[in-house]
Amino acid sequence: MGVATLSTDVQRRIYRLMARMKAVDDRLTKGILSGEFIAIYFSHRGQEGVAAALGAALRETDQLVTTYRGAHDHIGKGIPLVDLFAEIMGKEIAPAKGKSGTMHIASPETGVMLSTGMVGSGIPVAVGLALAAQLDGSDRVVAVSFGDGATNTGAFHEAANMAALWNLPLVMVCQNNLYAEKTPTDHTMKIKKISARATAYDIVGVTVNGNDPDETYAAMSEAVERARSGGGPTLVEALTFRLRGHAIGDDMVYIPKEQLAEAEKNDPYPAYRQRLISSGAFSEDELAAIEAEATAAVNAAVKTVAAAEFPAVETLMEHVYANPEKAPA
Ligand SMILES: Cc1ncc(C[n+]2csc(CCOP(=O)(O)OP(=O)(O)O)c2C)c(N)n1
Ligand SMILES: [Mg+2]
Repeated sequence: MGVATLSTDVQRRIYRLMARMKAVDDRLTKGILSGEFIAIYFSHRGQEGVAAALGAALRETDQLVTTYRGAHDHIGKGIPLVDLFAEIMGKEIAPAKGKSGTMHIASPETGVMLSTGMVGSGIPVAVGLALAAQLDGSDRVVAVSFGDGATNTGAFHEAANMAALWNLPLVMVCQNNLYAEKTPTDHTMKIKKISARATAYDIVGVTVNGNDPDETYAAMSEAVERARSGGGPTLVEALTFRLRGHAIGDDMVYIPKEQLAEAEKNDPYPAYRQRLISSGAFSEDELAAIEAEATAAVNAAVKTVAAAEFPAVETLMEHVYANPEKAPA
């Protein structure tokens, strides 16, 4: 795709979201590495452009399904930061009472319907949500975000087939960060472009530079519009890179040094900032104010969450098993 020119309003929205995603990631990483929080966390650092473009292209009433590496997607969809931190830090003020951890975050009021740690398994659920939107006669669109590795699962293929057959209002977003845990994508598939998988289901498939938020936004908007107007699903492959390890604690020794150095040089966050400044439409002061606002929002959320209680021990089985009294001891 060519370089898209977006309105400054959309670019501002995208940068605000990216700043918030980066501030959340920085704070979680710092909190976990220092021992301040005890949590499992899968960093999205480097992939902010994809989630910000998706979030900016969706409406509040649209729905999202994502994965364990989903905090950036949640923020793009508008999850309150207190809900996000409270779930990750295991506090009872969270939507799932602090029992979801990082991997199963949901916030139905903001359209975050499901996050899942089972690779690929969110995609069929998103198909069900898109079918519900179609049966309701609503103009709601469902977006599902997943990794390159997830496209090797049967769940992806079954879901893509049904979504295509039923012409569902679904946007399938593959965040191709070139690795599935420690395995490079080209060790697990022969095709060069994951978007080629769309051909098997007769739906539109596109590959975009996910490190270019403007180009990605153009593709996401087109896919969202297609879904909303009855044109069916789209597979958008956004090429990006996971600048941190699979999870915190991963030393990344399996990533060639040159590849990592190149990716760090192309970090989409400072690159987008530079683009906005160079365009002349944004001043240094305006962007600094957006960053300060993001940091302040994160600090306020962490303060609230730190002061909140953990769920009481006797409630641990509640909302986990349908019949908590029959739960295994
Ligand atoms: C069904 C299933 N198989 C294996 C795993 C172990 N696992 C967790 S994350 C992961 C890698 C997935 O890679 P990708 O889909 O590219 O997403 P990324 O982590 O890069 O965002 C694997 C294999 C799992 N959680 N679920
Ligand atoms: Mg991956």
